[in-house]
Amino acid sequence: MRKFPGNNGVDKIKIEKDLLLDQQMLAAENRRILDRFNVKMIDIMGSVGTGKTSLIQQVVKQLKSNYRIVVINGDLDTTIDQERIGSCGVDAYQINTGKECHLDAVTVRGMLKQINLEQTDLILVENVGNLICPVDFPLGAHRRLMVISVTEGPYVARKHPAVFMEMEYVAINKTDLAAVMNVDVGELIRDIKGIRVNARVYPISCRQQGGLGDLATALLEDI
Ligand SMILES: Nc1nc2c(ncn2[C@@H]2O[C@H](COP(=O)(O)OP(=O)(O)O)[C@@H](O)[C@H]2O)c(=O)[nH]1
Ligand SMILES: [Mg+2]
Repeated sequence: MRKFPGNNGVDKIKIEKDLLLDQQMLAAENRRILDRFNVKMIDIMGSVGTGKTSLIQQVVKQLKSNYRIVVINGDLDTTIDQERIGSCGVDAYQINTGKECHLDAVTVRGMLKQINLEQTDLILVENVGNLICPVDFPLGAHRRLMVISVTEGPYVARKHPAVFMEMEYVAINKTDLAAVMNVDVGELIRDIKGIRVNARVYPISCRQQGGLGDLATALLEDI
């Protein structure tokens, strides 16, 4: 739990605790709905431009012959990502949050009502591009994946330990650019595992289609 500066820090901690509890209860309700229809959901998070949409496109290509996939695209504005996913031949639903920096369980519940869950095996959710905020807002997903990329530089994990503590699955994208960015992917992996020892970290390149099979398999294992 984060602490806030100021005299009423204790009250603020309590309010934040209550809000997080509310979110967890709402997320649990989403999970019950998904489980009733035997639908699996994966929440894909990460900063703007790390490659979330590109990763979903690649995963859809790999899995769509075996799974009936639906994608929910969260973004502040535009339907660009929905169109990109739609071009892969699966249904995509856009949520535009305006100024909100994350999706939440209630908004996703609204989408679940529109999706034909009886005809769906897997929902991939692209959360709003933001490294920090979405982590505190569970959606009821069976897996949460953080996508980072080497173009964010070598310190992203070390500078955000609270975020990576929460993440069981992390993809390091754009490994094709590691040399030019002067980023040591091995060191990034060590940083992430130094924060969370059981983190499952997958170096990938959506551009070169590298590492995506292992990641897709891991995400669907035992759910
Ligand atoms: N070089 C390289 N570029 C990538 C890779 N993955 C995505 N990109 C590019 O990064 C930019 C942002 O990707 P996008 O999927 O829109 O990121 P998002 O904002 O996280 O959804 C696009 O120009 C992609 O073509 C990769 O593995 N290597
Ligand atoms: Mg995107």
